[in-house]
Amino acid sequence: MKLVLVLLLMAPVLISCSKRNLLLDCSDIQRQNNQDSPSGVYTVFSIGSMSAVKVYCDMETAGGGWTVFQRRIDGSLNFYRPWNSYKRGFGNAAGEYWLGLENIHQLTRPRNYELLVDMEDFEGNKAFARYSSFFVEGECDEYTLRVSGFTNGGAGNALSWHNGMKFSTFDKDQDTYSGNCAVSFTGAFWYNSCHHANPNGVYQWGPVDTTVGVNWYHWKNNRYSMKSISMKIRPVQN
Ligand SMILES: [Ca+2]
Repeated sequence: MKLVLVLLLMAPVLISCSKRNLLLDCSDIQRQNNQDSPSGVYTVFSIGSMSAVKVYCDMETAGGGWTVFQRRIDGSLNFYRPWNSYKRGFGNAAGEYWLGLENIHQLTRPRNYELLVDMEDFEGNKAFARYSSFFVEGECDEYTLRVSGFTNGGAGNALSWHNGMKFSTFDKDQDTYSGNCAVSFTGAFWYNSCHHANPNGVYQWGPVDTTVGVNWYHWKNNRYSMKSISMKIRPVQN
């Protein structure tokens, strides 16, 4: 009788061990730990069992389970980087980083994801924009952005103008502008001609008036560079 009880108590552990390689993102980690995980850095396997990647998980905002793929908090990392960097990812999940277009594509390919963009200005105000559908196409399709289903958390809808755009870096101009948006605005993004949002622009350590900052046009206009911004995704609950 005791043995049966012990085995029963161990069942969740045995099951979770056998499923370890299936932890694709932060929502899986949250589920595995029965909702009892703090925000922080976790290892996930978004491309497969041999591809461990560290990500920052937001386990608090709006129910938690968010996998952060872009994070600016203190200007410690240079985001003006070439195509291969944006494809592979760069930075440290404990601080500022970009997860990488291939990882984001692989994450959003098999399941339906929603997107949350959290931001803060230098006066301590916060706002967010939320989208019920977010998907990044593969490299053959130039990592085209598919985003829709806007909900306003005070930040306004800056991303809809970027829907359907290919990703551009200073060494790979795929925007719709005759010039090079990545060069003009010292960033990398799904530029149109050019942007309503420039989250990968040059970080400014204060509310300076600049056209090359970390922008979200519909909240603070294109001349205000924000203190922090993070872009995070979570599977849509079906
Ligand atoms: Ca161009």
